[in-house]
Amino acid sequence: MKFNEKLEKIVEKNNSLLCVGLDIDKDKMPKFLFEDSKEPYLDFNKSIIDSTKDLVCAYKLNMAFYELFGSEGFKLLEKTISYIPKDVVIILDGKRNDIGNTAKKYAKSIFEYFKADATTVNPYLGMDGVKPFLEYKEKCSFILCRTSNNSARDFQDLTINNKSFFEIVANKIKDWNSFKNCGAVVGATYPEELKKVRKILGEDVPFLIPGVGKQGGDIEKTLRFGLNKDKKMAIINSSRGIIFSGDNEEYIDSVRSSANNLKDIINKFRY
Ligand code: OMP
Repeated sequence: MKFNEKLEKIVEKNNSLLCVGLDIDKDKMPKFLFEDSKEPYLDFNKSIIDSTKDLVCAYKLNMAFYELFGSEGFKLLEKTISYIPKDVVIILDGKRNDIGNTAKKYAKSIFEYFKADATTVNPYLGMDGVKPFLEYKEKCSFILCRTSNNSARDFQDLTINNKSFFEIVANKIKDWNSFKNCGAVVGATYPEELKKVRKILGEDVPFLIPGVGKQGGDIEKTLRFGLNKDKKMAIINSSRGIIFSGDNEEYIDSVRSSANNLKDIINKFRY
């Protein structure tokens, strides 16, 4: 099944554009888990998935939070991925890229070994670094277009022939989208830029939008400018704001209510 079809199905089933980011962090997780459990990170992830799987369209796992554990982290990634229900979209966020020969191996690892539905791709090396990802026609490659961080301005606002660099990237994404399997990453912290990118990319390109919650992105403007005309084709990610919203033994109640709350805020805008 093509990515966009899988996304549409789960958005419909769970009536949700919410993506929960499973960015595990010992310093922010409930302390008791580390006293009571042999596999605290896996138990944590499983508890988050159990309590939110009917509220989300996707889970995003940023590889940084797993790679730091070495081989254990990779096992944890695999076990978490295999625990996610098959109809929910899995985004393995690696922001990978390199020369084509190397990018091919990154793409193989993410799509064939980990079997992710989607990944994040850095466009800095140009087409030959992006192409190996796009050859996986059923998958989606979310290409970094306008990132959510402050320093996004350093390069992404530079202008060439009166166009900002992020707009040039958006136009490239349009050119690269011949298999209809490109997405764009655009931060919720830059709604005006989001509006411009949606205009360039049209109705059918899915956007991965991080930056709501802890990074303070404007949710209302994000939805106004980021969704397509059918109020779809955007995946709104929140990681810390949801998974670390509770502290003690009852943390999972707070996780569920934070996820439900954000899902409802998003849906209020959709209907
Ligand atoms: P929270 O700020 O905790 O909601 O996490 C945001 C997640 O989205 C992290 O995994 C970030 O690495 C990721 N992210 C951004 O925050 N900004 C971006 O521009 C792009 C991403 C991403 O590609 O997911």
